[in-house]
Amino acid sequence: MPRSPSAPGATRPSTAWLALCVAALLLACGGEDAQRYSVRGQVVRIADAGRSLVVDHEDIPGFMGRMRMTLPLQDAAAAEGLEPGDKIAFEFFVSRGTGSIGAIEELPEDTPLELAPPPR
Ligand SMILES: [Cu+2]
Repeated sequence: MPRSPSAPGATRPSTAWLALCVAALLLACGGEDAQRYSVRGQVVRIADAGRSLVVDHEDIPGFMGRMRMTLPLQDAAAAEGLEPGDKIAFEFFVSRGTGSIGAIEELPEDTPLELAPPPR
């Protein structure tokens, strides 16, 4: 512990380095290396002129339960040819509290899914 305002030099640098490390960790978690989940669900509709998808998705263990949500598409082309009712598997990216959909793969029509009951 510094005893006078003029002698904090010994502690300041390490504090700064600690802050840098924490910042680096935060970047690693929420930046380029966003969390990615593989999720299955069903298309409710395409929204925002093709830029978002409304989906009923299954449970995402450790993250969120089954629900209906609107998610922006990272690439609008990923939803081309999709129609309401289509069953899909998709990459769900979460970065800084915002979700988005990456690649989408259509599932066979008879794929059993565990979805939340539709909202009234
Ligand atoms: Cu959700």
